Amino acid sequence: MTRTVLSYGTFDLFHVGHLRLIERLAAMGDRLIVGVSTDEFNAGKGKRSVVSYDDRAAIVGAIKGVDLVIPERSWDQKRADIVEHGVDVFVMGDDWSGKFDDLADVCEVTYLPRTSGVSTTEIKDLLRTLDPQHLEEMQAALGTLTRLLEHYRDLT
Ligand code: C2G
Repeated sequence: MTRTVLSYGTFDLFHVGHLRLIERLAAMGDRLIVGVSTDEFNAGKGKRSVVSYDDRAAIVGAIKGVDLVIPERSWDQKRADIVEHGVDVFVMGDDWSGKFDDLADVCEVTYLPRTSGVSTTEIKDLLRTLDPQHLEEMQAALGTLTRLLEHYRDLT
């Protein structure tokens, strides 16, 4: 009896947190389906991904253990996907803990611990600090702070 696992995500700037989750998903069953958020759906989440849907889907689809990638176009397609694909267990990282328990009448629902220390947001912030213009701003601010400290030191 094939045990089918389903999960969803944006998977932008694919990183080891995404990989660790997908590896654990693959180990939970015989078939793994991953829904990747389309660019349009992301816009609805208030997220603009750096990497296009086609490329995000290609990366996820290339990972050992992922058997099928489907587009995630809306919040409420999960139930239909579960029924259509005969999903046995629906899994998300625990930042979503409890959010999808309503699906427990059609399949098991499980949340796995996130991988700490890495996220798409942190990667974007890190890249921003490498931006030359941002570096100039930081150096100017540092100069101002240094002058202020010297000024106050002269006063004491
Ligand atoms: N994740 C993780 N560890 C991280 C970052 C992400 O385990 N350091 C997990 C998340 O918990 C999620 C999956 O990787 O289960 C994909 O994360 P995102 O790409 O951030 O997806 P998200 O924006 O949460 O979209 O309908 C559900 C949404 O599509 C989920």
